[in-house]
Amino acid sequence: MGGPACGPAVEERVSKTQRVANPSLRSRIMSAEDAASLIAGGSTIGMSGFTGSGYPKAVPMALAARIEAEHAAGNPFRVRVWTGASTGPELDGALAKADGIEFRLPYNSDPVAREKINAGEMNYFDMHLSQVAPMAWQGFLGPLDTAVIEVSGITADGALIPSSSIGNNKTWLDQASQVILEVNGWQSEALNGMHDIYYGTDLPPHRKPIPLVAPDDRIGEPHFRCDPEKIVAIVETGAPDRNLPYSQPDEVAEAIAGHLLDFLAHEVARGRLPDTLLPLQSGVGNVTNAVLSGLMDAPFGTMTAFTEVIQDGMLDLLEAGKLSMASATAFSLSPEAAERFNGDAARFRGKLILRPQEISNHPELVRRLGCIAMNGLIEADIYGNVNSTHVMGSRIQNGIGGSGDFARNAYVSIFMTPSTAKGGKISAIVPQAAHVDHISQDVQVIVTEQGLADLRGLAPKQRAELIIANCAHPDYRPALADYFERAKVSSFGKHAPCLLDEALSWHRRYVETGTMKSA
Ligand code: 0RQ
Repeated sequence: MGGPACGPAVEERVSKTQRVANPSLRSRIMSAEDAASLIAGGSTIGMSGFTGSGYPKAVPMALAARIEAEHAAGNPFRVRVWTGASTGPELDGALAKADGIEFRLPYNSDPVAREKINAGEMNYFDMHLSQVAPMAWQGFLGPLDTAVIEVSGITADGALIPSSSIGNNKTWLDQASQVILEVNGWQSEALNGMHDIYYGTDLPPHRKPIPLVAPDDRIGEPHFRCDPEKIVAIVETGAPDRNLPYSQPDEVAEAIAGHLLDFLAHEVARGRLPDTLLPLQSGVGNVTNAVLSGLMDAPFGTMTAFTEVIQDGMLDLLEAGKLSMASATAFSLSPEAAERFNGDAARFRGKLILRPQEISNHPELVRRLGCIAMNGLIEADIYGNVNSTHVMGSRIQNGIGGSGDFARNAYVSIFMTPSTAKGGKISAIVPQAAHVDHISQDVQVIVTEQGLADLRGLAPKQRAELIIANCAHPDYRPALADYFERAKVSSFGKHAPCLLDEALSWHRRYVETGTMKSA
């Protein structure tokens, strides 16, 4: 969210005396600089934050300033950062700019951090979002020194009222040796009660079924538990979450949405989906927002969402009564929608549930509920293997995020993309994906503005015919068809034909000449 950190309307909501209601914890209120001084160089920090919401805003900036000062004095100082998913410029941006992050997990969309990662200067572990907390509990990630967590308040008895994202906060609070809290007065007080923190996860062999059978089931508690002895600092803040502005869907996004909505209607007509559909999961971005807008006028009954993030389009559907409720781990709202939500958050009470990301994305739950997964992609190959993360096979864009959690376990797994990127110089449909995040078994439907390929039940060569005919851009379709025909003749094996010398030649051509088109 751009603009000044807090305008007058925001200041009004910053109630510094009431947000920390526990008297003994009030004694730990201090400045962000003092709190940041409690973090040791080389330590591991678990931060809150998921898709630009609920991330700490003051302590990371103070830490970045401290790191810059240490570097100027010739002292090495870097930290390891774990989060929920992407955060904001005050966290990933500031720390990356200060060259302060030695290691980062699990999902990043910050441009400065992306450059550092792609320059080979920052280690990045891109992992399935549902697996972060379990892996931390399993001890696979090493010890956690400090948790820095934004909350929207602290109750009189010391429970923590979560903020606009849950992410991995429960796990960071439980596992960290020390806890620093940011209490953000910008966040709506009506968030209190919208969260459902499940404390029933155990490690194998003691793991039990998660008792959630419908998207609106509440199985946990509204607040985080936190040992008060571990809380070493509390910083009061009032800055807004910074999400990207919403852009109106363009023609391409609308065409993709149109094909997808026709497909869903067709599935309802065939009796393969109920007329209320099944719980929706949708990624973020222009295309998914167009799909959500399209659902506003679609002839479906009252829908639900069991997803990762709540975008503008979901709020609109909730307000219109097209969606009865949405379960997620975070908001991902434009500045306008965030202000709209904060202005009247109580209206959404009972319709929104925010959960830990290990629950919002849990494979067991996604499979049980039968989610309809709708995610973006970087490129797909003619057999339907999907690359969601690495441009030309090596430059990371963001990360796999929750796409794998949902794609593998969904009732129907749909991937959407414009058929070309970078002004037509790149085809999103290629002979062979240069990196694979989602194997063809996890990719059931591919949609571009050209059309839709329903790949369910098809063998590789049948999939290739459909993807080339329905999804490829006309500028690239003849070259793909030509490659496929020759591969069918000369390939070593004829199950998923491939010309080994040529399969990645489109990527090589782009890297060498700036376009995938041959001269
Ligand atoms: O780059 O910004 O420099 O122009 O990728 O592409 O077309 O704006 O699409 O915002 O929907 O993102 C896969 C990245 C798509 C996203 C991806 C370039 C393109 C542009 C963005 P520029 P678009 P979107 C729930 C689900 C993985 C995580 C996920 C993603 C930029 O959907 O991160 O699904 N998915 N999570 O130019 C080169 C290509 C390209 C390409 C796109 N073939 N070659 N560049 N781009 N295709 C949410 C979470 O998990 C948190």
